[in-house]
Amino acid sequence: MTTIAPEAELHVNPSLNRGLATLASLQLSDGHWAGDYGGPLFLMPGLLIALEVTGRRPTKHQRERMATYLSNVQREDGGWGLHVEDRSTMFGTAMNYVALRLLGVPADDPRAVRARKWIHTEGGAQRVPTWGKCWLSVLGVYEWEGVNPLLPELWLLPEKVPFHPSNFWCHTRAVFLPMSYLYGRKARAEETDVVRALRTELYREPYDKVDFRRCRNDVHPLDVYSPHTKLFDTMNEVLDRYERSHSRFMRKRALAKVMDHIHHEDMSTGYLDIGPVSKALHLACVWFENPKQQAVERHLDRVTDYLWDGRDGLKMQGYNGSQFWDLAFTMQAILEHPPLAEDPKAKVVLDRAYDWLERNQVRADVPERERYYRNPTIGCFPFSTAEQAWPVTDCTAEGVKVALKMEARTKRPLGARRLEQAIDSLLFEQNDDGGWSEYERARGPRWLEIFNAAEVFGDIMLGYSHVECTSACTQALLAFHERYPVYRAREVKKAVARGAEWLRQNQRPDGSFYASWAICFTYATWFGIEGLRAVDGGAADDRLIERAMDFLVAHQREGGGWGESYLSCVEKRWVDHERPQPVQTAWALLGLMSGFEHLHKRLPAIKRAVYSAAIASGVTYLQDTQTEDGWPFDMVYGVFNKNCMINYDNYRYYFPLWALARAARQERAR
Ligand code: LAN
Repeated sequence: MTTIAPEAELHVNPSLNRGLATLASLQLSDGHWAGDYGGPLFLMPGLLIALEVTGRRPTKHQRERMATYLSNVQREDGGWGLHVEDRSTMFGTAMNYVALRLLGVPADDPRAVRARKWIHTEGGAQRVPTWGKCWLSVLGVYEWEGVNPLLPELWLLPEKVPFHPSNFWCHTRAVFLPMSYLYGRKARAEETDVVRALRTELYREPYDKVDFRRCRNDVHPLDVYSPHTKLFDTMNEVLDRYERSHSRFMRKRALAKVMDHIHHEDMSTGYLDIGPVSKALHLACVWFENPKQQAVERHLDRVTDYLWDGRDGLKMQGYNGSQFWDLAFTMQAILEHPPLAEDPKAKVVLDRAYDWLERNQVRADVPERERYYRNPTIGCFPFSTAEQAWPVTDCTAEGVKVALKMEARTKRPLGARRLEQAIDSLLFEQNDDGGWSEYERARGPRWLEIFNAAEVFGDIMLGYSHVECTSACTQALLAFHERYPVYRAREVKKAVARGAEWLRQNQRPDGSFYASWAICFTYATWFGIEGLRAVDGGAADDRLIERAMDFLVAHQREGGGWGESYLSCVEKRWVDHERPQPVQTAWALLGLMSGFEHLHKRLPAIKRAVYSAAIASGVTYLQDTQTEDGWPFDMVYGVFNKNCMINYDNYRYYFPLWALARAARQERAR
């Protein structure tokens, strides 16, 4: 039994107590927190099409809850967007119309009628982007000749050629892999009644009158985020010519190689796969390869890992969960303020969470990793679970930071070797430009982006460096170096210096940082400040930190909160949300308080007063908006590929708490 210092409880104010109680009540017995990771609206339709291929529909209850979800996120004009906050797009609408019908909703249901009207008014479902064309072809309600070539033969090119898919960003590679299999075989589901019906419902003209070949590049303008380049269209013409006279022998070899890679990914991730799109595509692929093979059942067994039944219905999530990510931040929120961490309830929460963390470090590389174009994974932390096993740089970094903080508090520290393995990976993954991508360092040249085939996303061909990842990795390397100063010391120091330099170079003229993975400038500016502060380059960095703080202060609302629309990510400029948001307020406050703590004594009195006032009113806003159930939220906070938003349900429990914990700690130090 540890005794609690009598003054400890005094410093844990009611807000912190309340926030901690909420977190404790939501923690699962194995130590992690679960949460809704929905938001994108193109995932469930893909899954439903894959299930239709296999002839295995969801249960009646699931179908009803999925239809409820689709009703809840349908827009007033009858369509659906790329994600829940988006305006209607052809991708969202055509795919979710198909989903609705596959769930058994009849064509004359008012929801279907409204959606069909939207599709027809906007020109018909042939105007979906390439990914949609691919899925609809698999179902047999669109024709493969209307899809730009997704040649499996690309996998047979020499790996040094930049077009070899192994050089693509891991998610693009992971989506292209099964798509190239389906395209290469022109795979098509069995023709059923609903398939026949959809062929007449999706288009303005009779199905056999649609000129699919001419639709290859017809994408509805509302869907286009990254327009095709001329060069890309020309390349497609060349590949199309190849396709029309391709060698059977090469096709067979290519398909065999692709299938081998699909099985490898399935086996090294417990059939979860790197993400939701590949998951659904792989299920279809293994069925087309051989409907009787065991892989089909193994895949079906792991479908529910991607499902979440929430207030708004049952949806497919963007990943098999955000378990590790939520856990690492929750722990840091509690550890921020020692009296909070010493609270007996907090200790139980931390112990359980640490247990989960310890069990979810990836402990091996994938088998024959080089053959399957994989980087080392041993020692890394995942975004979700160690079973899914795809390492993420900033998850590894947050994991290292937490593990170091827990060293003195646990009987089972990770120990030097396991931390060194994590550090090895971070060193391995640093990009040539000094920053870090989220999974793997960039493998191809920048011009590869010209060949982005998914019209709806931006920057998907390479592992670009990101502010969040670079800041987190830099912080983790430094924290490790302080504790273990001997291990690869020169390399660690060099990596840190290069990371900090990348952050300096990527601060925008207005002092802000642009985020890749959450909305938006409040989030990245917090990371930018933490990164620069950790490295401490003296007066020059002080000025950069101050500029970042000034940016944050300039965007504070009356009432103390901050609120930023998802359009900040899309348009790469600050766009106000209609209302201030507790989570974004927390990010801005964490950044401001971090900068303030760092600069404090060196600031002129007037600046000190400005920042103190901003922090104080932000803290008051958070205290005032707290409820018995965390903090209210009315928006999704995450993003990927510039244009698609994704929901982090648990952010509202730990980020505001973290900001309040930091405020309490700083208050106490004063
Ligand atoms: C994620 C989820 C987690 C996220 C963070 C760890 C928060 C971030 O800091 C780094 C990037 C990462 C790992 C990330 C990358 C892109 C993902 C995998 C996602 C947003 C979840 C879903 C998304 C994936 C690409 C969705 C599938 C769509 C495709 C375009 C393939």
